[in-house]
Amino acid sequence: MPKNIFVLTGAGVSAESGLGTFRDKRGEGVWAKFDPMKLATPEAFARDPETVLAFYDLRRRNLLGAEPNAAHFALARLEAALGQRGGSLALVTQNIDDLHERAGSRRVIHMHGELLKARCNACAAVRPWRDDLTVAHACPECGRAGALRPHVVWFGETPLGLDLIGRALRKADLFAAIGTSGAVYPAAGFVAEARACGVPTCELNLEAADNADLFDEQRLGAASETVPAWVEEVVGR
Ligand code: BV8
Repeated sequence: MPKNIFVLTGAGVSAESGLGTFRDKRGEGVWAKFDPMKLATPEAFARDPETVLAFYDLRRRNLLGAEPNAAHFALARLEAALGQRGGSLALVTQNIDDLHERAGSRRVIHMHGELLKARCNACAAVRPWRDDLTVAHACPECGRAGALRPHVVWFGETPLGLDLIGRALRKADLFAAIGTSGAVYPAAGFVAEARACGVPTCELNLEAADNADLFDEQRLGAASETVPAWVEEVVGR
């Protein structure tokens, strides 16, 4: 059984929990309906904070009503099984939801931030946040009003945890990407880094990703089916 596994998850792992994906080949993702440049950039927030906050309020409310699915639970089992055998799972997610944690994953790297946290643009404090967020809210830390924003990484901002991610990639003996379209960098480049280190790579996805040719193995299907089956196989190896 591989000892140190690196798993990158994307919106597809949460799709069956009712959280929308961003891009798909049918043109039904969130970014087909809404322009990411008007909702997910620091410039958009500076220009029109009300609209940006309302977009994230809606997604936060959806998230609070969602539940983890079989794919999230299987990845929590994988972490526990590797831990028992002296190995580790590096679970890196581009998702801003908390469904991996709610399924029992203990260590999750949220490289694009977390929707259930708010960050102050004035003092940089990060706080848990489950309510709607308005420009009138004052930062609980520094008291400044109008500076709180969702703790998410927007286009043009530096993703979180890149040092940890780099170390985990170099240590891995198996790389898997689950439910991600391979369209957003730097996450879409991790598979090439793993390959460069000689690590076997596996894609689990509903439709082939943009970077599908970089994977040694491909398993197409719904994450709630493919991920539990893959985890059982890996744990049994
Ligand atoms: C950065 C935030 C510098 C919160 C998001 C040109 C070339 C290369 C790069 C760039 C370029 N121009 C600009 C860039 C950089 C840019 C980028 O990549 N742009 C792209 C669009 C070209 N990247 C950035 O700006 C990043 N920052 O580069 O900083 C830097 C870099 C390194 C070191 C230092 C500095 C920041 C990117 C962060 C963007 N934040 N959102 C939010 O609102 O959510 S983007 C958004 O896309 C999501 O948040 C998500 O995190 C991300 C990735 O999407 P996926 O998770 O892959 O989801 P998607 O919908 O696309 O795909 C779903 C998949 O699931 C599909 O494959 C589908 O088939 C599958 N699926 C569906 N259902 C199921 C399923 N699979 C299994 N089962 C199912 N049931």
